[in-house]
Parts: sequence; C-alpha cells; structure tokens
Amino acid sequence: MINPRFEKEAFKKDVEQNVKQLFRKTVDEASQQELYQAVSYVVKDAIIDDWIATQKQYEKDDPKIVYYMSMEFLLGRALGNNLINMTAYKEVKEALEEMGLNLNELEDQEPDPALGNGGLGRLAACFLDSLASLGYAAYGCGIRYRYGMFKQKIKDGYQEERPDNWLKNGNPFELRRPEYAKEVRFGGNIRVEYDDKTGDIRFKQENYESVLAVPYDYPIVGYDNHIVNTLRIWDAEPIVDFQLDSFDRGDYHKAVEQQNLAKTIVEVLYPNDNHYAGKELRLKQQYFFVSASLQAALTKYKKHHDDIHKLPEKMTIQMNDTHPTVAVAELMRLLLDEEGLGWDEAWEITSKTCAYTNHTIMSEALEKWPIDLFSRLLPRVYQIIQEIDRRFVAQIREMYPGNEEKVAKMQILRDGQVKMAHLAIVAGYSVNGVARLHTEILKKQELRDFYEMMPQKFNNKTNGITQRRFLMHGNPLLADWVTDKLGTKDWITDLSLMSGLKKWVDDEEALKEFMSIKYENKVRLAKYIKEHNGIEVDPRSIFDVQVKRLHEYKRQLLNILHVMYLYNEIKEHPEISFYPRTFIFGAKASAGYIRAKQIIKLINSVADVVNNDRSINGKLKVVFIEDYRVSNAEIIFAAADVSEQISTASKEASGTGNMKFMLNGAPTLGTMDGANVEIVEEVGAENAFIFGLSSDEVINYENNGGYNPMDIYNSDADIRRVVNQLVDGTYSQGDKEMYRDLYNSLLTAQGGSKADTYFILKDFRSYADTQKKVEEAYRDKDRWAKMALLNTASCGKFSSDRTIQEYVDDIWHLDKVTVEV
Ligand code: 4GP
Repeated sequence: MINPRFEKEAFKKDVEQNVKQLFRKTVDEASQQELYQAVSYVVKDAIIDDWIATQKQYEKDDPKIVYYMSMEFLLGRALGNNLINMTAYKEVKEALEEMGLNLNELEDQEPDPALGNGGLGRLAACFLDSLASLGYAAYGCGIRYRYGMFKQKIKDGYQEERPDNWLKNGNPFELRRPEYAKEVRFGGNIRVEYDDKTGDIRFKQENYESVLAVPYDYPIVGYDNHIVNTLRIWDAEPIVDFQLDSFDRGDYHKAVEQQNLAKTIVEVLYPNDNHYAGKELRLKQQYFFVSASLQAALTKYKKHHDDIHKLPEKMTIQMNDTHPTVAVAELMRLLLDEEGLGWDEAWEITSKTCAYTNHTIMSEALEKWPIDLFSRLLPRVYQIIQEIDRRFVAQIREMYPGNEEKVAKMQILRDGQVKMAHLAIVAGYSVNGVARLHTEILKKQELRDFYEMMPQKFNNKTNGITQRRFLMHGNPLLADWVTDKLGTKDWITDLSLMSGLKKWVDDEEALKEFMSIKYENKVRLAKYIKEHNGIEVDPRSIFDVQVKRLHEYKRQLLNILHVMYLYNEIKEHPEISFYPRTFIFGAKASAGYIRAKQIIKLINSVADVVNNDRSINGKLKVVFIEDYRVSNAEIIFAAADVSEQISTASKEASGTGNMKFMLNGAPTLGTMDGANVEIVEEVGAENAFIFGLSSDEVINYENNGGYNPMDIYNSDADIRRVVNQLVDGTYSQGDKEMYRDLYNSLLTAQGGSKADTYFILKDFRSYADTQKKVEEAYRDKDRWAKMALLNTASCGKFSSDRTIQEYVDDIWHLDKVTVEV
C-alpha cells in the first residue's frame, strides 16, 4: 500500500507548501536546487514517521544491535534511493511530471555524499541498506566530514583535486541530535588515584584537550518494510563556546585551541584507498568517532539494562578494517574506568563484543601507529593496550615455549609501533576476509600465525551489493524486464530468484529485449559522455569499462597499454576487420600517489591521440570519465558490455564493482582474483573471460624474488613496441621524459620494489589474447546475448542481503524485527 503522503494530490500540495515555507517562492519561481530540497523534505517527513515507529518497535522488542563502525560510508544520493525503498518512486515521478518537473533532474541536484574512498566505504553503505531491508537493528557509526572525497577535474589530461563542499546547501535528510553529544578527550597525562578505604585504583586523565562530538542522524530506509535504521555520523564542536569577552589569557588560549581542534578534526576525509598515511589527525579522527559512538552505545544499553556483563547479548561491534580498531581498547577503558569493572570482567565482555573485517592484503594499508605519537595522544588507551599486549605475549610463550620469533611476529607493540590489526585480532571474537580466496590468503599467508593460534576466529564473508540501488535505481528498464520475466518482484529482496531468468536463455525474443535494454543504457551513457567529455561515442561499439580507484595493483596501466597495442595493430593492418570498441575509464587517484596520477595522464594522452586520428574511422575510442562516483557509476554499470577486473591475482581482496557489472549483464574480463573466482563459479567459465597468472603463481614468484620482465620485453616485439612508446614521445607530443617513470617501473627494479611489481608484462600476452576472444564472442550477437543474460541470471549470490544474513548467522546473531504501521 502506498504511503498516503505519496498520494499524488497530497504530495503535490506538500511540495508547494515546502517551496513556500523554505524559500518564500512559488513552484514556478523556485530553482531546481530549491525544488530538490522541497521534495526531499516531503520525503523526509514520510521517513520520519517510519523512523519513529522503528525506534518504538526496537524499544519494545529490545533486539540485539550491531554497531558497524567505519571511517567511510560511500552512500551515494539519497532521494531516489529512499523513494525506491519506500516503493514510491513511480508515483512521485508522475506527480512531479504533472507539476511540470522532472524527478531525474531534481535528483541531479543532490550532491553525492562522498564520505568514502572506494570499496570499503561503498560496502558499508550496501550493508546498511541490507540490514534495514532485512529487518535488523543496526547503527552505522562514522564521521560527518565537512568535505567529502575531493571532486576530480581533468585539466590537460591531469587530475586536479577540488574541495567537495557537499553540505553547502544543507542536507535535507540529516537530523542534528545535540542531546546525544559526548565529550572526547585527547592527550594530557594520567594520574593514578588510590582510594585508601576501598583500596580501589582510579585512572584520571588530566591536562587534556577535548571536543564535543555531536551526532547527526541519517535515515537508512529498508525496502518496503517501514524499517528505518540510523547512520550516526559525528560532527565536532568546541566544548566551551569561544567567548570574545574572555579576558583571562589561559581561558582564551584554551578556547582557541578547542575551537581549532573541533574544526580540524572532521574537516576532511583522507583520500587514501588501500593505503594508510600515518597522520596524527587521522588517529584523532579514529578515536574521536569510535569513542563517541561507544559512549553513546553504552548509554543506550544502560537505559534499558542494568547488568553490564550481559552487554554482548545486546550489542556487537563490527570494525570495518583497522581504522576503528582502537574500539577494543576504548571499550576496555570505558568498562574499567567508567563502569568500574575489573580487568577480567572487562576483557570477557570486550572479547565477545568486537569483531574485525580485513579488506586488503596490501601491506601499506595495515595501520601501524608510532608508539610515541599514540601514547601521547591517547595515554590511557595506550596503557590498556600495553596490558593487552603483556597478557597476549604471555599466552604466546605458553603456547609456543621458547619461540621468540612468534612473539616478534605477533606482538601488538613491537618495533616502536602499535599494530592495529594485531590488536583487533587478539581482542576480537571474529576475523573475516571478504571473498573466499582472500580469506584463504589471510589464513595461509598474511595472518598465518594468528590463524594457527586461534583458528576458530577466522571466517569468510564474501562481499555483496544491493540490487535496490544498482539495478532498480540505476537500471530501471532492466529491473522492469526482470520483474516481467520472473513474474514477481520478489527478487528485490531475494536475489537468488534471478536464476529463474535462465529459462529465457534460448528465447530469441527475450534475448532481443535484453540486448535492446542494454543498447538504451549505452545511448544514455553516450549522452552523458558527450555532455561531460565532449566525445562522441558509438553505442553500437563494445563498451569495455574499467571503473574503480586508481591503483597500480588494479592495473589500469595494463588496460591502456593494451589499447596502445590495438591502436598499433589497426594502424599497421587497416585491412583486418576490427570490431569498434570504446574503452571507458573512471578513477580517482589519491592526491599524493604520483604514479597513479601519471597513469591517469597517460590514459588521457592516449585518448587524445586515438580519438583524433581520423584514419582509424572511429574504430577505437578512449574515454576517461571525470569524477567517478556513485551517481555516475549507476549509469556506467547499466551500460557496460565488458567488465574489466584485471588486478594482479591475490591483490584484490574481493571487488564489488565486478558484482555490479554482472548484475547488469556484463561478462567479466578478469584474473582469478578476489570475488572473480566466485563469479566464474556461479556463471561458468564459458561465460567469462579469464586470463593471467593465478594467485598461487604470483605468490610463488613474490616469495622467490619476482620475475624478469626483460625476458618478455626482449622476446615479444609487440610488447616491446608498446613499452617503448612510453618514452618515444608518441603520446607526449615528443616529450620523452613524461612517462619515463612508468617505463622504468615496468623494466627495472627501483627503491625496494621489484621490476614490474604487478606482473603487467607477464600477463600482457594472455590479456591481449583474451581480449581477442571477447571481440569474437561479441561478433556473434546471439552468443553474446546469452552470455550477458546468464551473467544477470547468475548473480544471485552477490546480493549484500546474502552477505548480511551470513554475518548475522555466523557472527552477530541478531534478532529480526518487523514494524507494523
Ligand atoms: C577494498 C578492497 O580493495 C576491495 O577488493 C573490496 O571489495 C572492498 O574493500 C570491500 O571489502 N579495500 C579498501 C581499502 O577499500 O581501503 O582497503
């Protein structure tokens, strides 16, 4: 049943009313931005009813709650998604049309809340959607960064970063909750107090700096179930307002300091993906939101429960990567110092409450804080970690007597560092990887010693994505077709039903419909590209897409080198028939990641040369889509023919873009890495294009000193030619130095890293051969349509609903809640 607020006449009246109240305007006077706001506030009103109902139900049922702690939530836009989940999208679209307004244009007014870098942040957003849709009580806990992920501009082919002032026009969906504010303290010293009478010892933090953490609640709407969970993101404010009339010098300085701390702490999201930059401010951010979230969680628990020992029955904390793992020590601190528990009791509770997810084996992403910095900033928390470490070392020695090598490898405090992953594993009750292969590598390689000592903690949870955003919202044509063909909408909350599409795989008419939807989506993307890049692309060409963060291990360089190779082929053999192709890239590079930025420049340089060469008759086009983010991703996935998942095997923990492409009917061209392995398992090897070294082979080379790329360079003339073109000026208007570093990175060992660390030349031939197979397969329209359809039909496993249900069953043990309205 449709929510009465979305009945057309009522809805239109509310929009008019909001335009009037918010902007003192009539609908025809209001700007698109103002209209977007007016519409959003009507939607928010409807959400709030359900939000209140949900919270009432939770109070009544008292279900166990998961706190999903994450530095990043890459949400994407809210308006359209909320309407979808409230099953009101079509009605609202029509009502707006009757008012002469276009919902999609209004949606485009919403800034992407880009509070995340990439995979791990987007996964957190999918998880919140699934938790609400499945009816589980959950809080997302994070930071309300004033500036989200930078906006990317491409100027002369180079990436430039611009501030993302996403809150400039306010945020209609959030709610400030000052009544739940918490103080968070940094620095100072710890004074030990003895109580002579009781013999108790108390630890008092003195001379600290502090900020007030003020939460903003952001509704997470479940699909068609009236459940609204909360993403709680924290803003920082000074504890005492800066007072201009404060003439006491000490106070004045203190006030200014607090003001500055509050301002800087939530100012920006560090733009690092799969990489950590050991900045003091980053540690402050981590402790800030973790401490505030835990304090709030304990306050909430104590409101309804008086036995703190039973905490693990009512709440669990999932730590999204190492970033929030200071949580285990902070929870210990709160239990010891605030609740007055003894060590063993506090440990018992903490080690049943905290769980850790690892998202990468890239060693540069495993956080390790210098002890001097850490202990200065968080003196009490550090003391607690010392004690955790002391007890853990004793345990290692008991289990492996005389094996000091084990101690050295596993200790939390070692080499002058606090090793956050070790802390999380020791104190947590669960450690999971994000795809089967990744979890196996953790167990056998990266975290092997921990696995041997505590195998019961390790488990796999293969990632997933939400079909609500990435099919219903991003690809409405295909969503309707799926509903029609399955004869039910139930796939929206049970993606395994997609397998029912397999029965259409020999139906010519159905295949034609499927491919014509793909074509429509390609036309839509072509229009976007024309508007944003000024490049004409032919929707009949093969849309071969690689969109994701820019990272050497993801090997965008392999992709573009292959484009250079194809270009050489076409020029040299104009007689050979070549199926027209459009290579589409989208990627942000961390601001300080020089080589990644060179790769962006190279892609744009190749695009310049290739796209402007009339002699090749538009057979090859290269497009770099600026500012890749959730909102344009939705359009891109829907339009892709080929999904490029070409990371060096073993390096991509899972990938989730691969699943979004699959859902939208794009076969994977990839290595046996991350979740690609499971994708191939589901869809069948004949419906994917797999190439390259296996992860065992890569690891084997790595453990034995690498391989020699010069052998390949010397023996394969095509590869040699492409590599040489990096330094012969072909793509740099004669400048032979512009891409020298990329050239060197492929051929020579440098500063600690081996030549061609990511096996680009090693995998090149097999990649090029497999690309040929893609072309052949595409020429056979019938075969391609079947492959594409089978990808959509086989994606059932990759819903985040499945993933979340596994977390619930194996790790969190939450209770399902239903809300009746
Ligand atoms: C990413 C991984 O690179 C990606 O494979 C995975 O799908 C995703 O996490 C979610 O699990 N890692 C990061 C990171 O985003 O910063 O380490």
